[in-house]
Amino acid sequence: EAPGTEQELTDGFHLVIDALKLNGINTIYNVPGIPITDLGRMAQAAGIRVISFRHEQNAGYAAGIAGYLTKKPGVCLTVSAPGFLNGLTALAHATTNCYPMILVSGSSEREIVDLQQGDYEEMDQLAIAKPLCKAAYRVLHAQDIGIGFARAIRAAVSGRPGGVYLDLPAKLFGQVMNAEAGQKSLVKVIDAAPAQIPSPASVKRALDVLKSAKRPLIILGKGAAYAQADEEIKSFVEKSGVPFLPMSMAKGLLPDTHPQCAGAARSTVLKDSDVVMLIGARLNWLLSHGKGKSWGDQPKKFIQVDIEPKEMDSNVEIVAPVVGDIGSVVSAFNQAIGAGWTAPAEWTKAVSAKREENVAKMAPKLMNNKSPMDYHGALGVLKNVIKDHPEAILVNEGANTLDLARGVIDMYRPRKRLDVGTWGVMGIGMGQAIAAALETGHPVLAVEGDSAFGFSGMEVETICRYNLPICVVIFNNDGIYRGTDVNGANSDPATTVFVKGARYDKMMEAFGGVGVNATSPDELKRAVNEAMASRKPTVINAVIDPAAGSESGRIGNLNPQSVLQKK
Ligand code: OXT
Ligand code: ADP
Ligand code: MG
Repeated sequence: EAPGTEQELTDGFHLVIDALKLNGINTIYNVPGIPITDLGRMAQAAGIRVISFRHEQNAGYAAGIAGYLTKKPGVCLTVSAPGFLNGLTALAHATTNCYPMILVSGSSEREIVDLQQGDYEEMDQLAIAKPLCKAAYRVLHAQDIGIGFARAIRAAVSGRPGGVYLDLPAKLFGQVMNAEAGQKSLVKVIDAAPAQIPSPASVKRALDVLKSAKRPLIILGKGAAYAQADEEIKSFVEKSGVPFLPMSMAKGLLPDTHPQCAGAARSTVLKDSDVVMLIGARLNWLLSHGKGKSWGDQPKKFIQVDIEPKEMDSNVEIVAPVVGDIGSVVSAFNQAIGAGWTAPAEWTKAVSAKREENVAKMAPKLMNNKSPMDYHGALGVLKNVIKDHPEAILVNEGANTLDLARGVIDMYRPRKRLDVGTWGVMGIGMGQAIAAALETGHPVLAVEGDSAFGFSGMEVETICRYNLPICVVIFNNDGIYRGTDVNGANSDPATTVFVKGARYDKMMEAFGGVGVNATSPDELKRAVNEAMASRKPTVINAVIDPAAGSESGRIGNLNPQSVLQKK
């Protein structure tokens, strides 16, 4: 080339970074390595927050929950084959839970992979990802990076949100092109999740069915929390006077202490209601598929509000399906409901009475001051911590630790409870805690079974490295469900039991965080309050009676039973 005619060039690395920035994606959750190490470095240099984890699954869970909290796709970046597979569990989890997330993985030489000639980390990643996500794309040319990211972003957040896989072969990053043409090839996604307005007929039908009820119930799911239509939902619930039952992650959308909350009267409202309006909740296993013993034998009519038309009639007949986004639907409800109707007082009084009865029954257990602690004694303390810090985010996993914390700890604000979701998966803990702290700036209290914690425990180093305001309380009962099983056959420990008297708090000290061993509710209270005040990375080993738990917490009924040998 003649002097003076050199082109300004860009390359795949820079186009990826520019595409993310153009679309307001300013955080990447990743684990570095070939071929994406430099991408992470360059992204960091370009002002993107690049959070490096110790394992891709945790980075992936972080990205998924970031999507849930922000309505923007959370991005997880991994290396090829093994790193990709480690991230894939989280991608499938995001899809299952309707969280918008993009898994971006580097991949090996297409020509070698497709001929199966044994490349470094060879794997046909696109084919493997496809059945586990909403959409999967591969970009082969630098000039297509803009379109590739636009498609990924739109697929993740539009309609029912979910996971998207984006395959970026190593060769792509080094490809050069004219910088101006490169800039022009980028796409800023306009209106990525367009409002989906319900048909007026479906709105009228739903309200007619609701008003025909003697014993109506509204069930709020995590889709309702995700929609960020908090004021519209509150106003609809209050105008209608209908008792509401929050699913686990919808707790706090309206406060659990709200007079209409039926969380503490769950089995009563499921059994006795005659009309049930589902808002962003599926009739899956968590709601016994809308039928059977827990729903009683009275006839039931279901109204369902969901953005996904195929969700309707998935388990039982939906007499009033309302397809649309929750913000638009509930605002249409608010306009159409009028002032004349509220839920019958006889019903709302009966629900309140049941709820007060259950709350009163639980209250004395929460004062239990035993050492070692039982679940209620320890959770009574944590209930007050969240009451005093309603802005804090609660991350929760385990079996007994999960199920009992869900009932005991009241939530006061939307999207503050992040747990195991639709699959009941262990391992979300540290990834979700890290993303929650980073995305919101609020302190995080992670309440973890000792088994649950083990799935992501190495990320305490990540928490210390980024100095995040996360307090992890490990309910250490020496094992899965209980620490008391014995193996009658040989000297191996029983399958559900861990090293007894383990000190998880010492793990935190190894990385410069605060570790505390708490053997009584008083010690636990002091340690958690200290952590909330200092915002220092903290792990508290809460010593729980190994005999206190029950098999699988509240879902022991799902365990198949041997007819030959009863436990
Ligand atoms: O109305 P009734 O009378 O019925 O009473 C209800 C409410 O009205 C009442 N309530 C209240 N009373 C008073 N006051 C208040 N405030 C109040 N609030 C409610 O309480 C009852 C119960 O209410 P709830 O909870 O709302 O209702 P219920 O009936 O439980 O609801 C049903 C469900 C299904 C909706 C609910 O139970 C639910 O959401 N469950 C989710 C369960 C779940 O997902 N569990 C996790 C999976 S368990 C198992 O799979 C585990 N594994 C295997 C494994 C997994 N999961 N993942 C991977 C990757 N690998 C392996 C493992 C390894 S758990 C596990 C580890 C366990 O060990 P840990 O050490 O971690 O934990 P520990 O058990 O502590 O040792
Ligand atoms: P939960 O576990 O709390 O019961 P689910 O994950 O089963 O909740 O259900 C969430 C539902 O919310 C999904 O069916 C999903 O399609 C729906 N959803 C998610 N976002 C929206 C939205 N913005 N508008 C309408 N429905 C939504
Ligand atoms: Mg345990």
